[in-house]
Amino acid sequence: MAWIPRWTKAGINGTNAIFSMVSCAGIARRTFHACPSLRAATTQGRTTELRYTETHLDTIFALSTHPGKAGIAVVRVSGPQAKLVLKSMTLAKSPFPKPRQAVTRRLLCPQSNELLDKGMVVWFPGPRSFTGEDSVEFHCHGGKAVIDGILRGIGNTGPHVRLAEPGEFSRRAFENNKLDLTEVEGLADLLNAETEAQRRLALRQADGGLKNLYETWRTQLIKSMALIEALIDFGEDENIEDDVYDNVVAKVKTLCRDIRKHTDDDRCGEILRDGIHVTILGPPNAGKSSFLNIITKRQAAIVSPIPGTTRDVVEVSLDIGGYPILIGDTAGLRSSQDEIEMEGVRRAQDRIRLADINIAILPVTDFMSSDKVDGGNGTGVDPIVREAVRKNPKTMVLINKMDLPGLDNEKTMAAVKSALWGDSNQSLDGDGEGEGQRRLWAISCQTGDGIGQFLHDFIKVLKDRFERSVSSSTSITQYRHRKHLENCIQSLDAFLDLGADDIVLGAEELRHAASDLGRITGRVDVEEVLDVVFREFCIGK
Ligand SMILES: Nc1nc2c(ncn2[C@@H]2O[C@H](COP(=O)(O)OP(=O)(O)O)[C@@H](O)[C@H]2O)c(=O)[nH]1
Ligand SMILES: [Mg+2]
Repeated sequence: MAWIPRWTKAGINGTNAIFSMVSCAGIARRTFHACPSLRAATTQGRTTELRYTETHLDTIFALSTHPGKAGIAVVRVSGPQAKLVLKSMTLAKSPFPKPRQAVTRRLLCPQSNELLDKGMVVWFPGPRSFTGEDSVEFHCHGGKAVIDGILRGIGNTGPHVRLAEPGEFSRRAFENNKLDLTEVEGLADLLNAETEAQRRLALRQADGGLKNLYETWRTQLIKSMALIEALIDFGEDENIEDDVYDNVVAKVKTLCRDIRKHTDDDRCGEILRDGIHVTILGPPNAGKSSFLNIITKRQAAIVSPIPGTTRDVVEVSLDIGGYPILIGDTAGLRSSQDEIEMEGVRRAQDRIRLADINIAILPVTDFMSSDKVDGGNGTGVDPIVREAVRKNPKTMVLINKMDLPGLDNEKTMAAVKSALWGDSNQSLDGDGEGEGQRRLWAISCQTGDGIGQFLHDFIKVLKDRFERSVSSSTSITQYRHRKHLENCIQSLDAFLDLGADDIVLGAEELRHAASDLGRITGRVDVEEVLDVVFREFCIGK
């Protein structure tokens, strides 16, 4: 299955744009297209930026399914008028539906009473709804005219009933404490997930995995802050025990260690969310483009016997074993006088440097002439290529064109090892040394031999590296989370460095740390420390 990288879809990847990315963002935007006349009426003077100037007195509605012809479409309504909308859109004499039970109804135009469609309605009284407000879902037939009629009908039910802005349903869910920011992000990722690994990762986050962890840490921190605030205010009071400060220090040290451990994850969650960047490298004419075509099962790159055909990076998105892969074919690495080719080589080197995984394709012909094989010094391998392979010891090396006649496989592979890695005799074949992971394969892009084995091993490499993140409920999936966690650690370190003499400054550092944790989930009200102070110390009793 082809996997489309998220930036081609959303065009938004920044941290501030979170609400533009959430579930309803695209949907609401598309709604405008599905109903042009409503667009004119309701979006005049507005931009698609986030502007929530209206109060929640407004009842909002939008098409929640993809626009276009479909068996069924769902239009969602949320806000104080939701009940009225439901009543206006259905026969007056029909009984009002029971909460959360789908019932069939004739859907009518509120003005003319004309029948628009026969469909289902579901009534979700707040707070037990997605947004926390009274909500209704209309399940109608997914034709353009039906959807337009229903949207127009809903829009005409009252002055405070309007089309939702991008992300507004999720925004309301957040503001009504139904979701925290990490859950909103998880939901957005779930809607964008194109591969199994991305789905699993997003689902856990949408389910509150990160929220629970960060809220637990923040609660611990707020308790420590409360104790420190109490020490500052009532240090002389006999009710404050002597070891309060030491206990806080011990707790902060533990928390610091836990957060460090949590961030020490090789960015696996973020890589999975954005796609695993794989780069194909090697000399010209090695079969790099042939390899890309064989694994993408299409002619993604031009294959030709003329060296230097591929000059720019050709990138294809793929689902391999459920993992999202962005694989890039690059220009052949060699020294050249051709300026355009050298620019291609520079781009290839940049891509190799930034890749999460590198795959080197080397033609067996580079190791074939007797002096090269017997000499074993890799004279057939261009130094630029050898450097690229050696620089990253995890590079997976594929020796291509093994279909050529007259090859002694064993001898050839021994020569390859010697030429690439000299006598260091690294673990290349999963023989138990080092990481025990195979790094050398013999393939032929012409016959397909060895490709299946390589893909099998490649999926194993992906599993070894990423499975922990996919199955963990607490993987960091965004740079935003990491930044706040790093800031939090910095503040906790600063608190520990300040010591007992600078307790007032120390308290400030704890406040910063809690605030950074709160920013990840969107709960930044550190004033709640006061509640804890009052509750735990019964001041003024
Ligand atoms: N005999 C043989 N030729 C191959 C194989 N793979 C690629 N070639 C040929 O090698 C030439 C260069 O292939 P290409 O994929 O364009 O190499 P690139 O420059 O590394 O991208 C073409 O003529 C291919 O047909 C292979 O496994 N065996
Ligand atoms: Mg090529």
